[in-house]
Amino acid sequence: MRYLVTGGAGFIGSNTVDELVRRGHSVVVLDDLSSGKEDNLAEIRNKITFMKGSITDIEVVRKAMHEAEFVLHLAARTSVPRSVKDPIETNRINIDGTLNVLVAARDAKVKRVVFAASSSAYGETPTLPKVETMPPAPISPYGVTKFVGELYAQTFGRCYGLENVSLRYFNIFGPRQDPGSPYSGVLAKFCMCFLEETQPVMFGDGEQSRDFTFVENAVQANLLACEAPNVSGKTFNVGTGGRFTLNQTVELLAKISGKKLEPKYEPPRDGDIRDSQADITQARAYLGYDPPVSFEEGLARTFDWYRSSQTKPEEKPKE
Ligand code: UD2
Repeated sequence: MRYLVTGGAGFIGSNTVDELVRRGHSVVVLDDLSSGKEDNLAEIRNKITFMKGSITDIEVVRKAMHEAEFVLHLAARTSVPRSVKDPIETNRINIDGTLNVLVAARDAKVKRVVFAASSSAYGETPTLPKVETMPPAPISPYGVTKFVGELYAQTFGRCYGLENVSLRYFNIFGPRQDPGSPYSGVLAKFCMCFLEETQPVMFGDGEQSRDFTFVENAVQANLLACEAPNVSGKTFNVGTGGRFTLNQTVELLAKISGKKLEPKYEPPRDGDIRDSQADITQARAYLGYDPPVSFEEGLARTFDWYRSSQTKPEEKPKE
């Protein structure tokens, strides 16, 4: 099968591309390298077609779409606080860019588009866990753009018969998540704090909770969403079904690393949700999704990955 992965040089994208290649599929990656890195594709670079370009340019998207059967649309401007700071840029990439991908997919007659949606669509609805039937109520520009992407995908199903599935990712973390930006995911940052022995900063009291989901689980969901029958037009939660507070993640990292660090508490961030936890019943039933990696195991593997990628090959101790 031939896949186009937008954002395929990024964190979730490159992990997905690895698995597609492992399964023998033909893969085109479209990525503007604004947050993705060609390095993420180093091991499989000669097995894929890489195109540097942005989803905001429809002609580039059309070219990348040539002969694609499935499109995994993962390219996005992530981060809630970045969207609060610059909503126009987040809108341009996440909404205009998604519309370009859908138009090009319609015209190229692809079999299905899988859209990377977000748990941020649920917003501050108090009920936990979040079920797909709850009315979305995003509280950040980022959450709005991700929800609009779902609506556009569904509308393309209705108006043009384009098959589509939206996956609401719940705080995906793991190897290759960039720890170095102010907008990086919290666990990438916390892992680096424990490696470098710097103080983790908590925005708020650290009692906010997330259904932190290891990236291998998201990769499994991505592939199933392309293949599963009778799911077009549906949205699925992709999480683990549990939740951990930030304070708990720091306790776990202390155990994993053998170091104790006192967090620094700062005021909460604008647009932040308090608690988030997925009900994954629908994804299990329709996609056969069964998250293979628990939070604790995923965190230990992630910490190991940052530790080993921090040590450059020439610095690595001799065996
Ligand atoms: C949102 C989505 C997530 C994904 C992501 C993409 C929710 C519930 N989740 O993640 O599914 O789409 O956006 O960017 O909307 N924090 C600290 N210290 C730090 C960094 C973060 O305390 O150094 C806090 C932050 O204030 C928040 C929590 O950690 O309460 C998680 O933040 P994040 O940026 O990792 O992810 P989040 O939940 O905004």
